[in-house]
Amino acid sequence: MAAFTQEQIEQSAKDILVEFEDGFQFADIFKLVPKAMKIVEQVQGMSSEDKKTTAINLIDYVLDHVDVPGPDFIVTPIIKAVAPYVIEVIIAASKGEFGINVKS
Ligand SMILES: [Ca+2]
Repeated sequence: MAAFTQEQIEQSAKDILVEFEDGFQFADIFKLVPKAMKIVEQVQGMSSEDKKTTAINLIDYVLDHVDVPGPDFIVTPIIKAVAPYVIEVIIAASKGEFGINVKS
């Protein structure tokens, strides 16, 4: 399966958007990114590049439909720019790159 179509993005985003109806705070990026990643992780046969693309498209769609702190036209692009780095950190952490849980 290739990356999600716009229709699939919109359908998946609906479930996430409910949780941010009261507005989106900066720290919510750390809730939104894992939610998007969990959704794409459940898709069978999608390449990891398509999963990343789909996760980012999903995150961008959600961010376009929530009220972020301050003027959205300024702040939303900033949060969008941060999202891919959060994805990379989560992927790195899931591969055990930080060794935080390693017992000595
Ligand atoms: Ca706002």
